[in-house]
Amino acid sequence: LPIEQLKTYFNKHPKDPSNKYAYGTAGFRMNATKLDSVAFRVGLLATLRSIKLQNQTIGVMITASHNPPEDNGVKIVEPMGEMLPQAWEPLATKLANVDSFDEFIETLKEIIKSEKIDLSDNAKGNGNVILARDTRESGPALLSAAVDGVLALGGSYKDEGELTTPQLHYLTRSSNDKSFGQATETGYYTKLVKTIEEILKIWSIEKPLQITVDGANGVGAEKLENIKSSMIQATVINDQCDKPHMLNVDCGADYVKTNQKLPAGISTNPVPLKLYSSFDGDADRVVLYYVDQDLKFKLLDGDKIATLLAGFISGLLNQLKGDVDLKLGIVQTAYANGSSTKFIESTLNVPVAFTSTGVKHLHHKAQEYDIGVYFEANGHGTVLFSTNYITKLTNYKPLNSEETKVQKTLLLLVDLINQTVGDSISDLFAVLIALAVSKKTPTDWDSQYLDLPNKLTKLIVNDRFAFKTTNAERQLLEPVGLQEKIDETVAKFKNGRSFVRASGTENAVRVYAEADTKENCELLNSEVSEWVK
Ligand code: NG1
Ligand code: ZN
Repeated sequence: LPIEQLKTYFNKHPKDPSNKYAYGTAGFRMNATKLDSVAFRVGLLATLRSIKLQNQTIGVMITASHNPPEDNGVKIVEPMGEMLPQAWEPLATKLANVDSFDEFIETLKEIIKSEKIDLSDNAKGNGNVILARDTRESGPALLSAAVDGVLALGGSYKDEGELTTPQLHYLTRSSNDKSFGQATETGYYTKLVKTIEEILKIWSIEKPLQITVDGANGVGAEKLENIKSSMIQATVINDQCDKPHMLNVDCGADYVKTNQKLPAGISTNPVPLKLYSSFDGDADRVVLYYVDQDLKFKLLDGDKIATLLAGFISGLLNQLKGDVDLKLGIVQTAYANGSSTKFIESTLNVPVAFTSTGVKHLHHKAQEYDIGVYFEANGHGTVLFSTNYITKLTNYKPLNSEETKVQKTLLLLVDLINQTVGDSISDLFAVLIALAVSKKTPTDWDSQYLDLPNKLTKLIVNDRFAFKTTNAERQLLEPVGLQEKIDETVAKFKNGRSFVRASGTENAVRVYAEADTKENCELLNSEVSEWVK
C-alpha cells in the first residue's frame, strides 16, 4: 500500500468521530456536510472493487435521490450495472466509520486480505472508476472527494459530471460490455430513440408520443431535453436544474406519490384526462397520473406500471401461436397496494414474489424469471429479460406477418427498458409505447383495478435499529410484542393491512396502512403509530 500517499489524502478528508455511518438501502445517505470523508472512502473502496474484478470499470454515483436538497449520498455500481453485492456493504460501513489513520490502514489491509485483492505489479491495473452526480450543490465537492479516494490508490477515473443514476449505470455497464451500447451519454440517447422509433414504425404509429413531465427540478429534466426525435413530444416542467435548492420541493415522484396530489406547475391548471408524469431527483423513479372529468386526481404508480407492462408483454407473447414457453413473474414489496397483488394473481394470472424494500432485493429476485417485472409502489423498477428469452424469441419462426411484428417488438423491449436499474426516462417511454401499441387511454389503464385507500407516514423514534422484521419486512420480530398489537388493530378493519419497518435511507420508522375507506386507512395508520411511539 502507498502509505504516505494514503496518509496525505486521508488527512485531507477528516472524519468527525461523532458521526456514524451505514451503507443502507441506497448506499450512504444523509446531510451533505457529513459526507466528505465517506465519499473519499467510497472512492477508495470502488477502486479496490475494480482491482478485484480485473480492473473492470466500477461506477460511483453521488445523489440523495428524492431526499431534500441539503442531503446527499454516495453508492457503488457494479461492472454489469448492478448494485454493490451485499457482502461488501459491511466492508463499506466499516471503512466509513474508522477514526484514526492506523485503524483506516488496518481495515484496508483486512479487506485486501479477506477479498484476496492483488495489488502487485501483476494486477491488471490500479482500478478504474467512473463517477457522476445529480444537480445538488454539494455534488462537485463530494465527487472530487471520491476522486481523491481513487487517486490515493493510484487508480484511474473519469468524471462524467451530471447524470441521472440510471445513465451512470448504463455507462458503467457499457464500459465493460460493448454489446450493451456505446459508452457515452449520447450512446444512451441514441439507443433509446432508435428503439422507440423502430417499435412505433412496426405498428405504423404516426402520432408522436406526447407527455408532460415534472422533472423535480433535477437532473432528469435536463437530460430528458436531450432526447430529440420527431416521434417524441415531451414537455418538461419543474426543470430548474440550475436552482438546486428547489430540487424535489413541492414536486417530483416522491411528492406526488406520498401526498397523492399534483405537483407545483400542474396543480392549478390540470387538463382533464391528459397524462402527466413525475421523475425523482436522480431520475430512477417515475409515476404517472391524470385528473378525471371532475378534476379528481388519479395516480398511476409503480404497481400500475408493473401491471401495465406485464399485461402488455404477456399479451404480445400470447399472440405467438408457436412454442414460446417463457416464465413471467412480478416482484413487489410490502408497499404494493393489496388490490394490485390481487389483480396480478387472479386476473393477469401471473405469480407475485415479495422481497424486502430496496431495488437490489427486487432486482435479484426478478432475475429468476425469463421476464422479471419489478416495481416498488413509488415508481422505482424495471423489467429484466433473461438470455433464454432473447434466444427463444430470436430463434422463433413467425407464422405470419402479425407474428413478425410481435416478435420484433418483444426483442426491442430488451433495448428499450434499462436492464441495469429502474430508469425514469426509459420506463416512461415503455409505458407510453405499451399504451400506444395496445391503444389504451390513461382511463383504460387505470380502470384495470381500483387501489385500496392507503397511507404512509414516518415517525422519528429513539432507535430505529430496534425495529427488526421478517417475512419480506411485513412482520416485526422486535420490539417483542409489538406485532401482536398491530395484528389486533388490523383485525378491526375491513381489508385492513398495516406494517412497520425502519427506513434504510432516513432516520425514521415508516408506518403503512391500507383499508376499505380513506377514513379507515388513516385511522388504522394512526392507531398503529400510537403503538410504535
Ligand atoms: P427506505 O427509506 O428504506 O424506506 C426508500 C424507499 C425505497 C427505496 C429507497 C431508495 C419507500 C417506502 N421506501 O427506502 O422504496 O426507493 O428509498 O431510494 O418508498
Ligand atoms: Zn431516485
